[in-house]
Amino acid sequence: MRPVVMGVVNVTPDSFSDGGRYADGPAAVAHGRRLLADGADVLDIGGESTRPGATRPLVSEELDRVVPVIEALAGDGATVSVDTMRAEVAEAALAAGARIVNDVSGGLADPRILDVVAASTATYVAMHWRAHSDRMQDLAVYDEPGGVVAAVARELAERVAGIRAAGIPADRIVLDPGLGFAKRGDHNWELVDGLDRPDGPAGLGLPLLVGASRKSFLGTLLAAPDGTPRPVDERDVASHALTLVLARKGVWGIRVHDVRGTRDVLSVWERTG
Ligand code: PMM
Repeated sequence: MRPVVMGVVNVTPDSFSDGGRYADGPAAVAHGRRLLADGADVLDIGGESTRPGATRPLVSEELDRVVPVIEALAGDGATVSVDTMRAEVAEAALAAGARIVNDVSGGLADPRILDVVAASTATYVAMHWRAHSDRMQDLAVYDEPGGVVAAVARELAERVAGIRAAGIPADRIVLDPGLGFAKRGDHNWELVDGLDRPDGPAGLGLPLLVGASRKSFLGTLLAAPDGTPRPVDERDVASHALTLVLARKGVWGIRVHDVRGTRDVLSVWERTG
């Protein structure tokens, strides 16, 4: 089975990956429709940038950004995910037609989000997270035995316990190792490599979603000889190569910007096994 392709629709003025291109509602809806035509299985709609150092929008701003876009795209029949850490936004998004809550904090930022999801039939994506973007890179320390791979799995296991205790059954939980979140460059590569280690995230036995698309560890990998990182909009080939690696590792889903290229890669993967 090929991985689910989740296409990113950032309704933010300050997202690192698409630089505010779809910050207004109609542009975001048009972008979402393009991603659907390109073959996205799910559209992930977010109104808060989580780039390192980002400051948080007001709840009202986040609601104003995402709710109309979700209504329009869910109204088209798309499977919509809301990328939020806030209970209030998750609740409004579910009422507007979202079927997945993608919480990059795994319930740590606003634990009431778990009650909102528990009271619905939505799928919950819990990402590995340690702190908000303004200070997450200070916490990118993984000194324990097993390194970042074992630490992420252990911290995700703690989240799963909390999520299940809140009443969300295991068959509605998807886990995400959180590439780029409280991780330095090498941590991301170690995580990709160790995803399917027995002591790694796959060892928890739940489906995995991975978001590697256009992230800065790829910019560093592809840096110019003078050290200048590869610009964000020139990282898609490397993102696609990672999609192939992740598909081989058996992930449930991948979160990407270039859906068309991703589907091309997966067509080749499916044809060759
Ligand atoms: N990355 C970003 C935002 N949301 N959600 C999940 N589940 N996993 C991720 O890796 C993830 C996410 C940041 O990337 P963006 O600015 O390209 O949206």
